Amino acid sequence: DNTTLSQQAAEALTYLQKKVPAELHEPVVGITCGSGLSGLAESVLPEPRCEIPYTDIPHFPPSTVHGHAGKFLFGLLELNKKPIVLMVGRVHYYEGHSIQSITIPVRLMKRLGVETIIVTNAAGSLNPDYSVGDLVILNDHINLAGLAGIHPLRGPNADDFGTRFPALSDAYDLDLRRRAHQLWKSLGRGTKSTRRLHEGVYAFVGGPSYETRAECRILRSFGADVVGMSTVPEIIVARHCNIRVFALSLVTNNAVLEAGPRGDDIAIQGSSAQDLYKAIEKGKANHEEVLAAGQNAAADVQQLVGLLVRDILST
Ligand code: CYT
Repeated sequence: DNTTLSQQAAEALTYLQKKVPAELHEPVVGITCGSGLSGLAESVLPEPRCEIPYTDIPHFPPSTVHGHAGKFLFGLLELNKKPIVLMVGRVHYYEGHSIQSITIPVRLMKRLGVETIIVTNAAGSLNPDYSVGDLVILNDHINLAGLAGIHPLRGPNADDFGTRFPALSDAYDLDLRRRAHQLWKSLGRGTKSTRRLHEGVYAFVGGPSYETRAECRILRSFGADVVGMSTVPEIIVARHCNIRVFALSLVTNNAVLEAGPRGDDIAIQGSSAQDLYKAIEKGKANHEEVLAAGQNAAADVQQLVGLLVRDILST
């Protein structure tokens, strides 16, 4: 594709403006639904709605992974009937698209008028204090692929979106994080369920294989609390064009960090070996488990995100 990112976003916008009814135009909040979290679509009134599959939008990479639907949903937030746009299913880097093309949806959201995005994902926990089903508000990230040059802003700078060298030290909006903590408290979740809300650092890995134990130990020692295969490229492109960001991870599995002494599994014998193998078996990540955790948490995530969006739209 020889066209610039700006041209691509413009053509995608023209297409959407033809398809989406006027009453749903100009959403100021965009939401990306992570694996198993498509239920966020229920925050939108059944009518009027407009769904556009990514495959119909010019310059969009098609979504392929099992469990990811792949469409834009335009609708009115049930809580206050204001227009929002959702990405139900996202496109991942591991599907084989370029890191630049998977973030075109964010550029399109900017052109639609989106000022704040809420990005959700399913992530593995590296923090021993987190349990499956817990929620983690991201306050920072480690862009492993990006540090090595696989970066969504690589290439000629799209000056009409933002500057060449954007700062990311304040990528995760402090005010939105505060509000989310307050809303969570007001929901009284601490007493009704064991699900907890944390704040932590997300490490972005390319995937599609889950991380090895040694890789998990590296990520943990780097200061990451959760690990996943999405979100960071979107957030970087959003910050480049000055979209405010709130990101939420659902812990779908505890990544396994265990190893024998100095990483030598075979050197340990007897009951410690048994314990090690049990821990490894128990912690083995799989896609079904990731989707199931999403389903169980969906109602809580929906409620928290719905309230946060209402808050944003009323201030
Ligand atoms: N889990 C997950 N790694 C994991 O362990 N959902 C993504 C990446």
